[in-house]
Amino acid sequence: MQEKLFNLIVDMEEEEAIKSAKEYLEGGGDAQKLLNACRDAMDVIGNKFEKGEYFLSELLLGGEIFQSIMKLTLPYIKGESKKLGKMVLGTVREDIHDIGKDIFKAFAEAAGFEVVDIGVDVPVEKFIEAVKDNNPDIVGMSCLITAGMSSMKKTIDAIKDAGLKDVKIIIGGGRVDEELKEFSGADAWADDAAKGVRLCKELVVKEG
Ligand code: B12
Repeated sequence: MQEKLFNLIVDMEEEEAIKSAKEYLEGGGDAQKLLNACRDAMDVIGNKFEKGEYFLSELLLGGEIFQSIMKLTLPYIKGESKKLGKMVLGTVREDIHDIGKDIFKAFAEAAGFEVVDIGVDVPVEKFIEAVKDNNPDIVGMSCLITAGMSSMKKTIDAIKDAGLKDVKIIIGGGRVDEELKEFSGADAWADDAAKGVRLCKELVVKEG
């Protein structure tokens, strides 16, 4: 099933892909595996775009297919009732990608975090304001494009400069790795939602 869906997405067969995802979920399929298959397909679409085999229209359609499947899938992600903490989450300045952020948000909420979503292309000042207004335990930042990497560092520097030193910072998304964590001064990084949530739980425990 995952392979079939993967191929349907890469081939831009929107209707068939959505139908096949729906059938899989209704038949008791695993929501996480489904999202992983979609994400693998998005990697291939991204690579084809880079090589000039696909254009912006395909990138857009790929995003739309994934968003439709994501909407179908999120209700199948099991939640917990205990409250773990509060998080402010946004995609950094220069970057408008939000599919991964929204998936991470759903996973974090299902695990018991209250998430304040401040959107995409979020300027440094808006992150600071949201931290001051909501007093979260964690700030989550998403970034998929190279231009967003310096935005992450600027935002984290500004949070620290504003004296908001108690808040833990986790970064995530396709452009994020250990090197960017070191460069930006974040406390943790993850390029998948389940790992991100595990790390968030550790961050709030460590915090006491
Ligand atoms: C769909 C897509 C688009 C859609 C976005 C739709 C949307 N609403 O998000 C559209 C068409 C709008 C788009 C636009 C552009 N895109 Co685009 N896009 C993609 C594509 C194909 C898929 C992205 C995606 O949704 N992936 C699936 C999600 C689930 O994965 P994810 O984001 O990594 O999220 C997971 C984890 O990382 C984690 N996570 C995510 N966020 C967070 C946050 C935290 C805190 C944590 C813990 C975890 C976490 O959880 C998620 C689930 O596991 C990627 C290719 C790719 N492989 O990423 C290119 C890609 C990101 N895009 C790219 C480019 C170049 C662009 C454009 C500049 C194109 C253009 N010429 O206009 C613009 C950028 C506009 C801007 N300023 O941001 C490049 C970036 C290259 C670079 N190094 O900068 C990529 C890599 C394609 C490529 N290979 O060339 N894009």
